Formats: sequence, structure tokens, C-alpha cells
Amino acid sequence: MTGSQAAALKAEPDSALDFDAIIIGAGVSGLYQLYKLRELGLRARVFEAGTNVGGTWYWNRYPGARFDSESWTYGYSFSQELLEEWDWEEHFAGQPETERYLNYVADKFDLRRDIQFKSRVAAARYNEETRSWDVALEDGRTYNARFLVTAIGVLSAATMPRIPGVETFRGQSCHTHYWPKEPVSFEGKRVAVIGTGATGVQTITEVAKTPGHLTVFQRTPQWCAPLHNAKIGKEEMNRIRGNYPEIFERCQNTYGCFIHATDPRATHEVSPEEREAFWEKLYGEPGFGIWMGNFRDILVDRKANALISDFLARKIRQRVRDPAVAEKLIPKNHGFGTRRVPLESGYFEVYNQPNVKLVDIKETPIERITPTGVKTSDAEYEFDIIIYATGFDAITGAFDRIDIRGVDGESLKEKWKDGPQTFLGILVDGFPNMLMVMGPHAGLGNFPRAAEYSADWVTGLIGFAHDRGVTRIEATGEGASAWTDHVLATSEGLLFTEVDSWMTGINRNVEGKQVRRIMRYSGGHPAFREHCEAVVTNGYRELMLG
Ligand code: NA7
Repeated sequence: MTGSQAAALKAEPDSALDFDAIIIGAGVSGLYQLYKLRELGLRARVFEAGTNVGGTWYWNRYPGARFDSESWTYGYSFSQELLEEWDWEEHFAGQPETERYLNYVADKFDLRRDIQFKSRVAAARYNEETRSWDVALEDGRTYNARFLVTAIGVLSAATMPRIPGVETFRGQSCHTHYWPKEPVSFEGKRVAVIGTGATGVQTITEVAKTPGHLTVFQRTPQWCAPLHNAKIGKEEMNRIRGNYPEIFERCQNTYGCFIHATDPRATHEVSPEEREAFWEKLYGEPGFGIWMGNFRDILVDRKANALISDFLARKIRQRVRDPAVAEKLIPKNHGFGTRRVPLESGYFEVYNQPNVKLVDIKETPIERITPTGVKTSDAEYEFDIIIYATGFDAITGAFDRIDIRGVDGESLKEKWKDGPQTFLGILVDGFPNMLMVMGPHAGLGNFPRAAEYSADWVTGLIGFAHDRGVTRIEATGEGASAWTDHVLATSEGLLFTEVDSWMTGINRNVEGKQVRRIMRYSGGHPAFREHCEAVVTNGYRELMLG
């Protein structure tokens, strides 16, 4: 294409299209993506299923929902003014505070005027003739746009358990993700929680605070570690504010964009006493330090992993009075850190309460949900409330729930049935002009840090195309294969790959999600960014632009 052709194309408004870009989702990534596309002067529209902004922090309003990232590492970094104005109240903010924050952001940057709520996207189809995406909402409304940007999150497709009789229960029941906006009282109620992942652990700890009776149905125990949350006073907040440049810089340079950096030592390089002292220190400190700031080999070396797991097991035994209950709470089928580590605030002590019962459903499986409660292989329990903390069809689930069709009507769900294939976790060959913010095979971690980068990269590419009159962007098949191979290679030797969890794409409640897959880039964020930057520096030559 010549320069004048490009200029002519740029000058020509796409008046035939409803929008330049459609963004799906008004969560952390979607809000920022909208802000960035507006900066380019593009007409962007966000479709959001909820009635307000916030994504994860709009939906997950279950009791006890809060950050495991330090609040001051989680907020957006793009606006100095926002950093000046917003005071975090707690080191690990609860859901209400985070929802308030995201609403504040939406208001401050006047984002709502381009967000269409109660608009769940049901289908998106690429139209080769117009080089655009036709998007259909669940209610039948249709729109089109040059670019389709997915900002649908990695844990947004909640899954109910496949247990017979779920629909027959006559009391109150709810998946944690769909928690109602109105307060739910547990006072004097018989409550069941099914599921003990990060969500279950937070829910259980909170529900147990109200008098009543709580029964926890646990399939797999977790290696939980203390959160050590605290309030942030005015002076401390000002100190944090003064340190924002260093804080964000540090997050940029760690593996998972958290404030915690891996300790360069190997577990066996230090004496047992020193090791124990180090782990005590980490156990006593706030946040993910014990997972992300531990010795460099605990997630790759079986012996090192066994030692840290043993340390955590001792902690559980110390904290839970009944030794039989403590044993049930100690994971036996996976080592510490090989699944997402739930951070807790008094979780294990909950089981010392006389009104809390732990049911190990590996020993006595749930047979069915009855109209009055839960029937296991050896007992029938009656409940007023059943809470399903049963997780998500992670990473690809939200994509699977939209009928996304690329060139010649190829289905994305079908293309990914044996695992995702992407270029940088952002583009997919055969799906031109679709850009994924935090798509599969991108690096996970402290979400907004990674999402800001991802949205910036997407913005850079769209801006590049816009400036040159490029109306079609596609990853090559070779590029996607090479990235996919690289992603698989980065996970080699990591112990988490041997364990079933949402991080390896397992969800026994979903057809086709029973085989472990590599779902995310495991080379760490600094390396991820290097790969992305190289593509930019190279003038996007690895992509097909037309
Ligand atoms: P998780 O971590 O996937 O946990 C789901 C929990 O629900 C887990 O304990 C599951 O047991 C349990 N589960 C799922 N299905 C069933 C059935 N059918 N019967 C009994 N128990 C079941 O989801 P979370 O929401 O806790 O956390 C997801 C992420 O969101 C979290 O890591 C944060 O990053 C935010 P299992 O372990 O599969 O045996």
C-alpha cells in the first residue's frame, strides 16, 4: 500500500460501521481499554452484561471477597491524578472498596457514556467483506465494528457443580460469583459451603463469624497462608503515594507483577535453621510473599517443595485443635504453591469453632442435593442456605460462552478444543481484527499490572493500523504455533503442570475440560513484555496487515 493510499483510507471515515471498536466487558481491563481507545480518537463501545462497571468486582460480592494483591499495587497506574486522589483504606481491599474504586474511575474519566450495560454478547462473527465484526447481544440487538477487543477476564465464567438435584433445593442457594446485591443474613441459619478454593476460603471465614451452623464440603484441601491485612492510615497512604513510582517499577520487574520478588537462593543452599527462620518470616508477613517471594526452586524442585509443604502442614496442625480435622485440611495430592494459594484471615481457626463441621467429600461423596439439603454417602444434612464456591471455567470459558466465528465461519471454541493457540495471548490466526486483553497464553499474576500492559499493546497496534489505513490485522498460523510452542516450553519442569486446577484448565463440571492444558505463559512478565516489545520494534512484521 502506498503512503497516499494509506492517507486516503485514514481520511475516509468508517461511517458504514457502528463503531471503530467494540470492547466486551467493563471490568479492570475493559475500562482501561476504553480510556485508551478514546485517546486515539476512536469511536469505541463497551458491552457489559452487568448493570454497572467492575467486572470481577461487580459480580463477586460474596461475603469476605477481597484482594490478595496489595491494594496499592492493584490500582491503575496510568493517571497521576487518580493516584493522587484515591486513598486505599486497607492493604488488601474488600470487594465494596474495589467496586467503589472502579466506579470512581469510570466517573472520573467519564467512561459510562460509551458503556452499554445489560448487554451480554452472545455471538461475534468476522465479516471479510467489510473487514469488521458483527456482534450480536443476547437480546437480539446487533452492531458492527472494525475491531473486536475482548476484555472478558480470566475467571468470569462461573460454574455450578455437576451434582444431581441442585435445582430441587428449596432454601436459599447461590454461586459466590452471582452473589445478590442485597445483604444475606446467616444469623441462626444452617449454612453449607461447597468448595474450598480461594473463594470458598474467604467465604467460609466470613460466614463463620455469624452465629448459626456452618458445614463445609471439601473435596480438595488447600495450602492456605495468612493474608495479614491491615487498615491504611492517612500518613501511611501518603507514604505509599510517594513511593508509587518505585512500587510500579518493582511490580514490572517481578515474575507475576506482584510486589514480591523471588528469593535468588535455592532451598538447600541455606541451613535448616535459616530456612525455617525465613519461612517463619514469610508466614508472618502480608500477602503472597510466601508464594512469590520464596526460594527460587520451591515450584520446580520436588524436594524443596516437599520441605515448604511440610512447613505449611505443621502450621495447620498448630492452628487446628482436632488432629483428625487438621489432617483433613492438609493437602496430600499436591505440593504448596502448585495451585493458586488462597490467602486467609483466620481460616483454619474456623474449624476450632463448635458450630463448624468439615465434611471430606472424598471420604463421603455428595450423592445429591435434596429439597432440604445435601445427601452424602453416609449422612443427610439439612440447610437453610447452600453456597456454591465451585469456581470458574477459567481462561477460555468466557470465550467458549460466546459464539465467536472467524474467517469462513471457523468457531473459536472448536479451534481451541485441544487447548488455546494464540499469538502473544492477544491475537488468533483466522480471527482478524480480534484482540484479546489478557487472553489465554498471556502471563497471569497481579491482574491490573498485566492488563494495563496488554491494553497498551492492543492500543499501540490499533493506533498503528489506524494511522496507516490498515483495516485488517491477523496473526499468522506460524506465529501462533511458535508462540504456543514457546508457552508450552516455559511451563516445562514447573510442578503446577502436574496438578489439576483451573490453572491447568481442569474443571470437572464442564464437558471437555478434563485434560490438563497449558493455559498461560509461565516465563514471567518481564520476558513476556520483551516478546511483545520485539514485535512492535519489528514494525509488526510478524503480523499480516492489509
Ligand atoms: P477454584 O479455586 O476453582 O475452587 C473451586 C472449589 O470448588 C474447589 O475446592 C473445588 O474442588 C470445588 N468444587 C468444584 N466442583 C465441585 C463439585 N462438583 N463438588 C464439590 N466440590 C467442587 O475456584 P475459586 O472461585 O475458589 O477461585 C478461583 C480464582 O478466583 C482464585 O484462584 C482467584 O484467583 C480468584 P477441587 O479443588 O476441584 O477438588
